[in-house]
Amino acid sequence: MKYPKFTDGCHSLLCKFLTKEVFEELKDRKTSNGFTLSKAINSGVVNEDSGIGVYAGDEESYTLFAPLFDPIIKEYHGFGTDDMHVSNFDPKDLDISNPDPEGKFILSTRIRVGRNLADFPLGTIISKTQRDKVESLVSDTLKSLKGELKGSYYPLKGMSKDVKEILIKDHFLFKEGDRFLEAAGLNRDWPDGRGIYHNDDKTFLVWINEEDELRIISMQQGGDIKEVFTRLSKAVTLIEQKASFMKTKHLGYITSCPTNLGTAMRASVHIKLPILSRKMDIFEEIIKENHLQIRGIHGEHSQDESGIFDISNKRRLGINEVQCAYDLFNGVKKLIEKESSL
Ligand code: ADP
Ligand code: IOM
Repeated sequence: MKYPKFTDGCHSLLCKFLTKEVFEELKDRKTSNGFTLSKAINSGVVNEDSGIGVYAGDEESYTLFAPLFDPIIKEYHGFGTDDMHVSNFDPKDLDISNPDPEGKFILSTRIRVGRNLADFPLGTIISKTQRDKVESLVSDTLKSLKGELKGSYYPLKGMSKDVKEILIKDHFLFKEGDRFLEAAGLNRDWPDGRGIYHNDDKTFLVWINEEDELRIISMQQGGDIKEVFTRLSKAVTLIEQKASFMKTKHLGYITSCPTNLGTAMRASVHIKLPILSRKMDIFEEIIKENHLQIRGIHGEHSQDESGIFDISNKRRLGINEVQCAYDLFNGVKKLIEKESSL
């Protein structure tokens, strides 16, 4: 394997931190599950427009390839090698009201966490047999949920094209053929082992075997962040009573992408900001100051549409779940104040 050549236009954290020295130090290492540097960096090498460009294959990847992962984690989350991650998913500590009570700006709110089972490698190198096993273990666990969380599991295999397209368009299901995930090894054996669980109202959903083995999601129309957080907290607590997730004291929940370590939480709103979106310098300053990130409304790497954006917390490690939700709440309040004043 040769040191990859990045063009001048590449701004990923991979090309920033994969120096020749780091490459030489890591190029022949292999985790006990067989994960290598070449697998870790392939997505960012193939896709120079990656934000990060690096994926892990298992918990050990984060220590074995630390000379590459640690600076990326520091830059993305502001989290150092001596820091410890502490969780707090208690909705009682989230003392907020709806930032948009009249529903003038926020279309919908969604909060998700990523999880991976402790006894399996991550999706980048999981075998087909292991992936199918994860699917059956998780879907069986979800069958025990009751009340508002009660729902059904819909495997991707055999799902009609029409149903799939509607679920994707309505923001409930992950998209197909993502080139970043493809190059990371995360789309192997598609669509086997993948699927979606949801309740009747589609306010509680679980994606199985996408970028992480589980993406546990709470979402609804409007801006009631606390209600969405409370539903998610309840669901995660119940699922965690039955499933053992990959987790360390230092990094919290282990995820395939380093941006999701720790809480693995992305709390987002779809929000209309037609005036601010024409003043990108002010918009971006508020985003930066409030530790937020902007995505388009069809998920990561998509564009905004008619002044509607996906705004979410950027930091996920070294702050707890309640703080992630506060990052979103405080930032969204500022954005709404600014949009109204312009
Ligand atoms: P993830 O949240 O897992 O990082 P994406 O950014 O790809 O993944 O988003 C997944 C899907 O969730 C996309 O269809 C996206 O439009 C949808 N989504 C994200 N935030 C919201 C929101 N606040 N309201 C409605 N849909 C959302
Ligand atoms: N989480 C992951 N999909 N993403 C950060 C990819 C990238 O742009 O590097």
